[in-house]
Amino acid sequence: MQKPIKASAIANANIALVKYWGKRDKKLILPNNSSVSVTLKDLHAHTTVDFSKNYDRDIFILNRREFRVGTEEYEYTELFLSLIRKIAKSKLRAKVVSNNNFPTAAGLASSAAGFAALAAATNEALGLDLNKKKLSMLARRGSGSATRSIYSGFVKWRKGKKEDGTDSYAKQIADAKYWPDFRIIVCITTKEEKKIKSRAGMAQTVATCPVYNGWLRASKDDLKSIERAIAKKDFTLLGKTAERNCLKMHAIMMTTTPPIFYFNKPTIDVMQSVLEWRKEGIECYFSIDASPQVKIICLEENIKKVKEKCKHLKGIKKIIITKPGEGVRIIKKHLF
Ligand code: 2P0
Repeated sequence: MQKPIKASAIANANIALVKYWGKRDKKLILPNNSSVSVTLKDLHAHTTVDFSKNYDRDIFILNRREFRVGTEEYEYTELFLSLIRKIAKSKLRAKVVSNNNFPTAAGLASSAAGFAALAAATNEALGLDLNKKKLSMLARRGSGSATRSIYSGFVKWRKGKKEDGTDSYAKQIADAKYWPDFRIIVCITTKEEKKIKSRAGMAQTVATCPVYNGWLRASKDDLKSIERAIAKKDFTLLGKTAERNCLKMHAIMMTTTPPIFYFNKPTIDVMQSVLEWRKEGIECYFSIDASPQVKIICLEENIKKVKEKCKHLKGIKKIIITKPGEGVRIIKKHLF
């Protein structure tokens, strides 16, 4: 029996302040626009990978459920492992076990955390010695948003221009300690898996949305505003820009054929409430990804008030209060 080549990593989820929606290259996962995110402290994926002659095919277990050949989850993981094998000139098959400490596929960036952790774990297991820039490009091949989860704090994913994708990677803007009173309240409105996967949804938007070019133009301006807001720690500019960027993304989703609606009734309730709370003087903003969950962004000084307000909204099943968190890291604890 060959000695197993095993490694484990933890990577955190992230929430985009300027969002990624649409690809210029589907195979290489190259985006049409650059994006900026915050890596989240308390939402993570823990992944263990083991390459061994003992496996005659790849095995993928996520949250104690084994995915079979032919499922989307299995195929994406297998594709990623094949890419790694090519880089490492290895023929060994692998077993991958991953656990999220938050609802999977409910739109809380589980693929971002999962593929960032898998990239780091495979890099370690096969001794590839990739630096963080290369690791972010590798994670990108698993899932676009995973590119950003390699780094802590505030992160930019440059869209790049080259056809081979070698200039499309993440860069840290500021680390997790940079803005100590920055908070994100994750409001979970459903634990059900989302109906439309991001990958299919964004391809449909690019193919059919008549105002997609407007989104691309607007996202360039939003990117500048967000970068300025982070540099100056201008919370109002950051919140307004992130909220509007989120609404623009949902506008292009809704004007896709067939329309893509990720909101449920509580989503809309939370959005309208946040607007009301701002009128009452509580500065907070919302952001929503490809799911019905709402993230409320505020500063520590308003956390108690927002938390209290959230308690009175019936549609919120659970809240997680978090802040900017750490980048991907290798850990000794294996899951099997
Ligand atoms: C983002 N989302 O910037 C945007 C906002 C969802 C809405 O990145 O096809 O799972 O694997 O690259 O990364 C979700 O898309 O899609 C996403 P793929 P991914 O966070």
